[in-house]
Amino acid sequence: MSPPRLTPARLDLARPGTALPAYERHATKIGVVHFGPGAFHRAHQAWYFDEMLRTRPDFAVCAVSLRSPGLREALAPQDGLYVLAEREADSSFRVIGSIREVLTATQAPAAVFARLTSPQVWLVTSTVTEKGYCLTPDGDLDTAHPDIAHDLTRPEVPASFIGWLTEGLARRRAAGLAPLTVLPCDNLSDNGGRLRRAVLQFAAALGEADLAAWIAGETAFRSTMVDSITPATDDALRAEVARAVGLTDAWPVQREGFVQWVIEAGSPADVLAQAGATIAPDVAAFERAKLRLLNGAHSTLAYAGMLKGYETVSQAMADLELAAFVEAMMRQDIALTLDLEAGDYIAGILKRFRNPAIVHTLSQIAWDGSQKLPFRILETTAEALAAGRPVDRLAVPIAAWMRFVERRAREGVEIVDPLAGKLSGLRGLDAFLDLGEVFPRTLAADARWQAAVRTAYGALPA
Ligand code: CS2
Repeated sequence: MSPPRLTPARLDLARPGTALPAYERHATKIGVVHFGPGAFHRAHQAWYFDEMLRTRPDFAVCAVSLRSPGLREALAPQDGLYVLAEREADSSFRVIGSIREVLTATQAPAAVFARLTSPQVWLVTSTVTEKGYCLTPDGDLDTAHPDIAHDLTRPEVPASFIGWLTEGLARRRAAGLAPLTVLPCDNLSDNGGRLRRAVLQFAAALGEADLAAWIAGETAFRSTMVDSITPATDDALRAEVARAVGLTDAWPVQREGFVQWVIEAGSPADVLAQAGATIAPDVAAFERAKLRLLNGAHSTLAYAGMLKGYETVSQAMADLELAAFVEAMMRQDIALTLDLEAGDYIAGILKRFRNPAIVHTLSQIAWDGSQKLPFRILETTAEALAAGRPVDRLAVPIAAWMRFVERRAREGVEIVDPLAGKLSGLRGLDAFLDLGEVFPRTLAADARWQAAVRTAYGALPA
């Protein structure tokens, strides 16, 4: 029989050793609106906010899912409470209380706007993934994107994160409210700058030049680098939480012990330093190192590892040949594009990948390759080419992605990617190289890169 459901009234029943919210939850105020409350948000930013609530009441969160009602259905009966499992040699369990409200935007648009125009709300954060920014490869807002096209004709019922944020800011301005701070938490280089540009271009495309000028002048978009390995929730985690905490949680989350948030300085969010965030004048170097080394290596392990039949990161790392390849790529190719001594950082990442307590599936990382690879591998590749260095190793994850996509299409297995429709019809290397949505023209036309990808592709199993 499963134990009783996790609710505020039942926190007393939690087994000793479970960490509980260390503040009066009813005295907190919703000061944060978060878009995209997936596992990563709940394991990362919501944990930082939970820390902040010990001393500041205005860090409680309204979590907005754009479409999927799943999280609201899971957490509403728990009044937003859920368990975070930290996985190291010994697992530890903590009930997170920072999410006070979960909304599904399509079901409750008025409630989302009410939060966005609340005088108490001062911070907006996002984990909407790379594709949620709706950008062209050149970094402009993709006005042909179906959600953006929709939002430009009906801005009062937005579908995209960009549409929600812009309309929310427009209503704040109309109400004479204080501006917001916006902290994007997605794995894109210059995420603050990119988001700002997308919102300004959206306002301009609406014909709202005054709004664009107000947003440009008043709203603090700050880049952030986020890091913590967060495997998806499965039934094993639910069962373990029920056993260890003694309460049933419909949607617990898990992560490794390591957690890092680097936030560009100069906004009211600087106070997050109190919870352990790093506040830095320039986040670009942190973002670049993390995206290229950790995420670049992750995607390499995902595609090359799945072609070899592995299912998890730690399994792929136990393959000596693959682990040595990834390490060489990090040390001899990627590190050369960074302005820092990356030796210890690389060693730390490889150790995290080997964490036996973390079961991180390669298929989870393989999602959305067309969106991830440009930031993770292609920027590094372009810099290596410009510096006249070889790109043979850097071509391997790209060729492995192509082989992986082809294999999935052949076997009729779903490809999770916004370009899935197009990708599943591609046959052969040249068809992939023509993908303007993924490969910038100058790169695709570079004979050295083409030759390297061709060699790597030829060496990989079909
Ligand atoms: C992973 C990331 O799923 C993926 O693509 O590479 O989610 C990774 O685990 C995080 O960025 C770590 O901070």
